Amino acid sequence: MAAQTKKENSYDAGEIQILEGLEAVRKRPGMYIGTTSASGLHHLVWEIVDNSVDEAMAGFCKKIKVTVHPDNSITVEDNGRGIPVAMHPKKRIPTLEVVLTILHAGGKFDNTAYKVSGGLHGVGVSVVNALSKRLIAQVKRDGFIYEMEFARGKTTKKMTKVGKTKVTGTTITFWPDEEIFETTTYNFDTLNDRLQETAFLNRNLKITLTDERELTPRTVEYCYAGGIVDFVKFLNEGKEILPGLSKPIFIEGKSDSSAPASQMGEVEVALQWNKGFSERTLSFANDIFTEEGGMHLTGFRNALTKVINDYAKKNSILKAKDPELQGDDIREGMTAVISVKLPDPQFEGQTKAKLGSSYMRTLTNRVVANGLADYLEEHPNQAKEICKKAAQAAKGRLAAQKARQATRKTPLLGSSMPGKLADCSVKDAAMTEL
Ligand code: 0RA
Repeated sequence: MAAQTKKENSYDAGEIQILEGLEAVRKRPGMYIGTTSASGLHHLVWEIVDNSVDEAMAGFCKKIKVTVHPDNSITVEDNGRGIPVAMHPKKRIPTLEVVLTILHAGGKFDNTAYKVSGGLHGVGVSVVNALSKRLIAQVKRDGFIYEMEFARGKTTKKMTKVGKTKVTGTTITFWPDEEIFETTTYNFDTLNDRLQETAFLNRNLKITLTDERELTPRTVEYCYAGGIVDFVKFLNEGKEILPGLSKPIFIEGKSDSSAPASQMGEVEVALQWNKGFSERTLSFANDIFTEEGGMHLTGFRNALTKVINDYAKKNSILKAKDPELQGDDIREGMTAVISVKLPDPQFEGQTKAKLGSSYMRTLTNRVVANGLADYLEEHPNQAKEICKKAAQAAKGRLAAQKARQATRKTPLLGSSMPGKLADCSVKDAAMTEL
């Protein structure tokens, strides 16, 4: 009792935050989940799923099951280790209760190397609890099934043993609070797209989504043995693939063991060219889509441009007098997925969707440069196809450029025709010349 009084009287910031944590989340939800619109509502699901994915990344979880119930409550079930249930030595309540009721206590206490935590991610399961009118947590661990229940972040049912089990895992069911959210209706496609993407990014992780809101419940299941290779194949579905490249190029590598802990990282890249002209490159850091790119993307692009040029020159596909192939030429028709994992990702940019950790540029560059050079040496036919396509693109680019310059020198065209139309017709003419 004396110790408690002392605690309450202290002005330790950490303690105050702990005491007021979940109230703060309910007062200013936007600070934790970005928005209280549909996007924030879906963020609750990502928050729980991300925790399950962390278990998968650590090698303890093989399956995640997401269910949307008829009342728009959500169940996320995984077969990971289960949130610890032992008495928390400092808080004197079960760790499960600590994880669900104390802000920022959601993170693993063990040192899982890579966590899904960036931008608005990784705020913790307690945030979901704070913003749910009701939440039931069930943990299978140490031979028993434990359950406890909450309402708007407050414990309503203490943890109890409700049965026995031989397996482990965590099941969270929550009811988003309509006092908080503008809408509490989940969108199947939003959940579906993101969960499929998560399955692509975590090889062999089985993810199922069931929607019970329809007369006949709809279930989809994703599990990709090929990981991002399957992702690239999926993105190129229905497109004509460059000869010999039906199997995407796959490159992986990591920082060497002598690297300091702060500069650890893993890189995976899959790429494939189709006969089209547009580029599609998706980059991710710790499973977070980096819409604005960043260091990993820059490292990838620089390596790609250099290695293809070197190969083309060395094999006389590009003659000494020919100008270098530009990055854009090489990336015409390319579909690529870049996935990097790092312990403490730094995100920047307008939407915090740009990877700022600069050592990932160097690492990605090195891994891709080595891996791609090896691939080209071992696959000369494919290498030739890729170089030929890039050379064709370069030729088209130069012809269009030349034609544009010629147009500008024609005084009549210059002033009387709308610029856009002039450029467009000339470019078309240049392209048909090829
Ligand atoms: C804290 C510590 C450990 C695991 C988890 C939390 C955990 C959280 C969630 C949320 C959904 N599924 C989850 N699975 C695990 C580490 C457990 C240990 O050391 O045994």
